[in-house]
Amino acid sequence: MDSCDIGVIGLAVMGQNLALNIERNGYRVAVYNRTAERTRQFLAEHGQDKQLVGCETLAELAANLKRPRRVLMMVKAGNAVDQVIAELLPYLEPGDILIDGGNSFFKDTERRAQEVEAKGLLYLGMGISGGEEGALKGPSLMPSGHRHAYQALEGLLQAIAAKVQGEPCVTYLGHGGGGHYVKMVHNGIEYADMQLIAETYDLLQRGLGLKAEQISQTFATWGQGVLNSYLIEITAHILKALDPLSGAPLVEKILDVAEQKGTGKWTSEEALELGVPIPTLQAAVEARALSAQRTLRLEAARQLDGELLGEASSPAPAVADLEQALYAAKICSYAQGMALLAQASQTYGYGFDLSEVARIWRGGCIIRARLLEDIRRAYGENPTLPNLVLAPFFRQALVNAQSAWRKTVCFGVSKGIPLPALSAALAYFDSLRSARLPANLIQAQRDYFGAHTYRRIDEEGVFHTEWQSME
Ligand code: 2AM
Repeated sequence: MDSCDIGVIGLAVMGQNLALNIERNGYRVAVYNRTAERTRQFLAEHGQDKQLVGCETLAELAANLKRPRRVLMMVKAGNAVDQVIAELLPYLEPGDILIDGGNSFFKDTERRAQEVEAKGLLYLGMGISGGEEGALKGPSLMPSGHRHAYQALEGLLQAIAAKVQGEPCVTYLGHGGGGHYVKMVHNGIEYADMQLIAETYDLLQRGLGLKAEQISQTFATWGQGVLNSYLIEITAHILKALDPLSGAPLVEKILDVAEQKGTGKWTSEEALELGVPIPTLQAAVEARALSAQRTLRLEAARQLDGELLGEASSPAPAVADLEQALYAAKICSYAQGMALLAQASQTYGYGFDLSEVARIWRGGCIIRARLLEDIRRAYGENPTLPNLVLAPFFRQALVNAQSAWRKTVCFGVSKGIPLPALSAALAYFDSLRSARLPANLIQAQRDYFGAHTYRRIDEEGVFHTEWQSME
């Protein structure tokens, strides 16, 4: 009894792999799953010679833990978390630490932290990225909540997290829901990264006529350069795989309907809520929604001549141009995610250190990429950087990539290849670099139909014009 360092509730794949990761690092782990059969199976498969203690009730779990208890919930986000907390609380005491490692919405985490802490317990919300493999071998961990709880867990979290140059991919991300907020934005960026890669694949395949194997090679080569990242690496692998049934590239047999679980949508909603422009991330969410309207697309392809336009009015970009375009758009998409975090940090008082956020995303997680080291350095050199595109390193990279990027987007437009994220990123970049936007006309229109007033460039004050009476 009371011999275990931590309890893990929820033994789906992520919970199982985290439990194994924690155990491998020298901790004794009590495990529990609502359906006890899963606990038994887990122990039968993995329990031999391991410091794992199976528990069939929450009372048993609580009894097996050292005081103060540390309990990691790995259950389905949503009501399940509230249910587990309610069922578990009677067995816990003040000072015990409860951690939610699921993909919870940050506002739920804020509420739960208050409820649990009102009872004298300590709460941590913790975003975890890295998929199944990351959970087992070393994920990126994004914890927030009670500082004492973080301090009590820091050693364990550092032990199980991914390491980059010896540094563990974990840092304290402020109170309440800060960690789940960072995870949410991580996923928004992940959506954008994936969409940008998919658009580039489309350009290489339909636009330049490359075969899957050649595209795989292209991505593999790019993976050695500025685009070095997990997502580029797996894309190269995916494009190489052959369908055992037909011998054709497997990717070409997959239905073109992208699904989503909601974290990308949350990021979009949050950005709208805070008024932070993240057009590339939004475009990625919407591109998935459009892909899901397959019946409509098939009908529209029939009625609107879905073939690519034959003669491109813009010259074809070189493969190297596409690499530059993808890199530039990726920089803009990370700039947008970071801008959202900066605003959230102010609005909610999370106190995010963006350099630290970039640091813990360098390993373990799905968006891990060489670029994050440059982002870490940029915010390290200037923590109040107004936007990532203004960091000298990225400013130069964007200037260098600019003409290849424009050429790429022009080519897609002229051939009729949709590039929602690549072009939204370019429009973001161009909007930022426009000293004067046509918003003056928007203001005039608002004043015309709604007397909303406007300000002038040459005089202080608020103005209204009776537009109808003007010649
Ligand atoms: P289960 O095996 O009993 O379904 C992912 O779904 C994980 O969350 C599973 O381990 C699942 O347990 C658990 N889970 C889902 N809803 C739950 C709930 N209301 N209470 C406890 N565990 C739950």
